[in-house]
Amino acid sequence: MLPILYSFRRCPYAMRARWALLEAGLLVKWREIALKAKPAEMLAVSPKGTVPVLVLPDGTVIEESRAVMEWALDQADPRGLRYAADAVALIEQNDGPFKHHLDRFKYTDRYPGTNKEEQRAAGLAILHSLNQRIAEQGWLLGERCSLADAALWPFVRQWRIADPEGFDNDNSLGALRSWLNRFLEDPRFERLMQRADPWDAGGQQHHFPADAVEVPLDQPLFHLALKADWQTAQASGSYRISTRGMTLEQVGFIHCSWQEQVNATFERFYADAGEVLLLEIDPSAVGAPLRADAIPTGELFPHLYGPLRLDAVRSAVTMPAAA
Ligand SMILES: N[C@@H](CCC(=O)N[C@@H](CS)C(=O)NCC(=O)O)C(=O)O
Repeated sequence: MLPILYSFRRCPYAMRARWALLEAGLLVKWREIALKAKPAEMLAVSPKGTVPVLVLPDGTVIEESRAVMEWALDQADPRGLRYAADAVALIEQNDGPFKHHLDRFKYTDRYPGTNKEEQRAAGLAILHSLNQRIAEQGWLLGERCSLADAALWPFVRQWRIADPEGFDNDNSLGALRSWLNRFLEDPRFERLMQRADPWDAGGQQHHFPADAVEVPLDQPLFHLALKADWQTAQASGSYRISTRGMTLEQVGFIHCSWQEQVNATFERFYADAGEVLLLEIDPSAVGAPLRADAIPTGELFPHLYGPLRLDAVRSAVTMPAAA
């Protein structure tokens, strides 16, 4: 049973929630809504009528975007987004004062008596403080992407949409612009912004992400590992290599194959790699989310969104003899 997500494509709160679902390797039943015609099924579980809303298989309703992010990252946080303890203050500044100024700058007509330039100045003051953090550290809270970065970028994107010329030509926002572009150019962005017609119970039922499927638990998975990496895993207790030369933390998941995909993967990436082992993995024992994601050709590959537990590996046999 998959959770149900009520979502709206352009809503920055729903975008941050979907980003966390992508990050954690989760698959949900996706119910895109129209804000002007919210489905009765959504209002029945969450009368406040805002998106995102996530309904878990046990009936638990999560109706705040931050709580959806936390829940998703509780399932898996393969890139370690929650390394920084001080994300909350930045998210509260964003959801409070920054969103206040953004709305009034963007939709001044809807707020009688509001001065657009004052709102711009107040919003820019916050953006400049974000810019300074990124210029100093690379990301908002350190050298890596954090929960705060993942929670804020959709709102900075909205500010840019409200004033593209101002945002793009402001010399004091250079670091923030390149930070925003990291998200917009990430392959996850396209998946995040997939389109669907508003949901109705009798119509087509989609998953989010729309290009992913569940991994069957009754078919073994395979992973090619350099012998040295496998030996390191024996010593440390878990295997954390995504693919040749890249770690789980760098990529966000561990690449796996189904049996019929192993030889092509070996030929393409590992044929000259020295001693390579073929790990056979029991998908029902991995203890972290699995999701089959499409590569650009459309072919689906199973991905493990967490470290590989050694006890989920049924065998490790030298390639190519194993093939
Ligand atoms: N605090 C909520 C805010 C969510 C929110 O305001 N979402 C907007 C869309 S961006 C919404 O659903 N508004 C209801 C409406 O416009 O009718 C959260 O973080 O999830």
